[in-house]
Amino acid sequence: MSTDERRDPNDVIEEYEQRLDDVLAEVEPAPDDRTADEPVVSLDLPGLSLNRRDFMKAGAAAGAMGALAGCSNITGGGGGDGGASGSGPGHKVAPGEHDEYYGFWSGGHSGELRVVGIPSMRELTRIPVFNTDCATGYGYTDGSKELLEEGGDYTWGDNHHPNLSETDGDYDGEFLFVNDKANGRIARVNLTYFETDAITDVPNMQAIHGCCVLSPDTKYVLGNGEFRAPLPNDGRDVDNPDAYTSLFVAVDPESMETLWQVKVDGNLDIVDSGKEGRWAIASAYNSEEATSITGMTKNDRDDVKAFDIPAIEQAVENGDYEEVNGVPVVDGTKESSLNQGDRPIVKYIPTPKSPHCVEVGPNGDYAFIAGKLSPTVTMLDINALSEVSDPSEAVAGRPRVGLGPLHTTFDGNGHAYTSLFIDSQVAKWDIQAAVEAETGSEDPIIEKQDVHYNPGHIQALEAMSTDPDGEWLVCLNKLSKDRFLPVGPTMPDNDQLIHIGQGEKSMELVADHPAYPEPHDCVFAHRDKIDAKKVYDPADYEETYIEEADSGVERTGENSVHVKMITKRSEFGLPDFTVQEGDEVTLTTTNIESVQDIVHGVAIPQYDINYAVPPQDTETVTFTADEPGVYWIYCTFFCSALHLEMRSRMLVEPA
Ligand code: CUK
Ligand code: CUA
Repeated sequence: MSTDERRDPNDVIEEYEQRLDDVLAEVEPAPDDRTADEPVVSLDLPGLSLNRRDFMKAGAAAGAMGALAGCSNITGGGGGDGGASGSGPGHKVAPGEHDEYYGFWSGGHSGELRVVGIPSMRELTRIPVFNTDCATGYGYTDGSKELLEEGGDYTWGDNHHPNLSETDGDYDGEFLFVNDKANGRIARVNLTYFETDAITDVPNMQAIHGCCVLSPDTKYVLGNGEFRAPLPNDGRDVDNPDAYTSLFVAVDPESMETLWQVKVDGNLDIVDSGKEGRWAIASAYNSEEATSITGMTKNDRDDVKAFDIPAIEQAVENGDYEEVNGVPVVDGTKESSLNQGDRPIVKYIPTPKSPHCVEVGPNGDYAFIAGKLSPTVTMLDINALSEVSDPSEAVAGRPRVGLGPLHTTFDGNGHAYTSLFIDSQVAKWDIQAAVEAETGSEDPIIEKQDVHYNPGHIQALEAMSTDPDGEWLVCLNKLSKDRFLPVGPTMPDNDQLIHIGQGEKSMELVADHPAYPEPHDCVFAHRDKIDAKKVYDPADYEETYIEEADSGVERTGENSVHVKMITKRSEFGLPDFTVQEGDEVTLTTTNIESVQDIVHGVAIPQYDINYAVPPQDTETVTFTADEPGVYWIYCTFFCSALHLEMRSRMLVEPA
C-alpha cells in the first residue's frame, strides 16, 4: 500500500466500533431470531438495564480488546501500592522457606507449563509440553521427539486449561491434563517427574479449547471443539459452513485414547464437570454458526450445553453413532433423535450473550457462566437439570456483576469472584444472595477490586476441588501496560496476587507478577498433595540403564554405532570416542548420580545436540556423523567445581 494511504489507527478503531455498534443495534431483545420449532424461552431480565453502550463496549472488546481496554479504571487497587510487590498481607516467603502451594500455569502459545510457588509467586520450573526446549533437550532426544511426533508432529501448541487429576473430588497429585487449542490435542503431565508423558492428537478436531476432568474420579478428560469444520474434514463442504460441526470429546486418562465424540450445534468454548460424574457443562458462542465476527455476535443468546455423560455412554453402547476416523461420533445436535426423548444426551440452555466461562462451584450445586458480552453471570442449578423439562428453568440466579465478565472462582466460604475484562476489576459476590436476588440485581456484589489490566482467568486456592482453601487468588491480566519497566512494544502479562482472607470485604492486591505470553489459566494444589520424586527410577522408563562398566562404542552395522556412556561429576564415561564419517550414531547416556539436582548436560555443538540427563535418568539421541573432524562434547549444567573440565571428544574419521 502506498504511504499516503496509511490511515490513522484511531480512525480504523473508531470505524470498527461504529460497525459493531450498528450490528448490535439490530439485535432484537425478543427471541425472534430463533426458528419456530425451537423452544421459545422468554429471557426476562428485570432490573437488567443493559444499555447499548454496554453492548458496544463489550462488542468492541471482543474483537479489539487493546483499543478500549480498561483505560478508565487505572485508579490504584485497594490496598495495592501500585508498585511491584505490595504492602498487604505477607506473601513473601523467607529465603530457604518453601511455598505452601504449587501453582500450575498454562503457557498459552509458548506451549509450555510453568510451575509457580504460592504465595511467593516465585517461578519454580517450566515444563515443556507442546514446544521444544533447548534447556532440557525436550524435542531433541529420541524419546521426546517420538512423543511429539506421535502426538501430531507440530512444533507448537497453545495450552489454556491445566487440570489436576482427582480422586473423590480432590486433587490426587498424579497427573495434570492440558489442552492444545491450536492443534486439537490433549497432553498429560506426570506430576511425580514434572514431565510430559503423553500427547493425544484427537481425530476430527481442529481446536480443543475447553478442557476438564470428569469429577470426582477423573473417569475422562473432556475437551471442547471450538472451531466448526466439516466432518470428516477431507475436502468436502469446504465452502458450505452450514455443514460444519463442532465436537465434544472424551479421552481415556490412562491410555489417552479418544473414546467418543458428540457433535453439537454452534461452537463450544469452555467446559467444566459437575461434581457427581453425570453432567459436563459447556459454554458456547456462535449459535449463529457464522464465520465472521459480525455474524457470530448477532444473537442475543447462545446455547450453553449440558452433556449428560451416562446418556452419551448409553448411546455409544447401543451403537447409536457414526464412526469417523475410528472414533464413535454421537449426534447431539438439537434435531438429533437422541435429543427428543425424556433423557436427551445434550440439553441446550439459552444464555446471554456469547457466554465465556463455565466454572462449577465447590459443592457442585451451580455452574457459573460468565456473560462476556452480557454484564451478568448465569447460575445454572445442576441438580435441577435432570428434573426440569425446559432447561432454562434450571437457571437459579443471574446477578449483574459488571462489564466483560470472563471467569469465576471460589473461596469455599460462599463467595464467588468474577473477573471483569472491560472494567478491569474483580467482583466479589455472595452466591446465596444471588440466588435470592432478582435477575440483573447488583445487590449480591460485596466489593470490587481494581486489577491491572483486563483480566481473563482468575483462580483461588484449590478452587476447582470440592474443598477450596480460600486465602489467596491470582488474577491473570492480559495487559500490564504501565506496571513494569518498558521492554519495547510487547509488554508482559500481569498475574496479580490478591489476598482474599476470610472476612467479607477483604480483597487486597499484594503483588504484581510479570508473565511471558501468554498464560490463560492456572490451578493450585497444596504441597502435601504433590509427591515429586528426587531421582528417576529406571523402572519408570524404557531406556536401558547404562552401568559405569558399559561405557564404550559398539558397531551395530556397517554404517551405525551405538555409543554408551555414563555421566558423573565431573566426567563423561568416555574421554573420547571414534566413529566413521557417515555413521548413524546412537548415543545413550545415563546419569549415575543419585543426588537430586545433580544434572549433567550433553552438548555436541556442531551437531545441534544438547540435552539434560537428570540423576538416574537415561536419554538417547540419534544423529548422522556426516562431517569429519574433532567435536568437543561439554556438560551444559554447572555441576561441580570441575564442571568446565567435564568434556569429551567425538572423533569423526574421514571415510
Ligand atoms: S480462555 Cu483465555 S481468558 Cu482459553 Cu479459558 Cu478465558
Ligand atoms: Cu556435569 Cu557440568
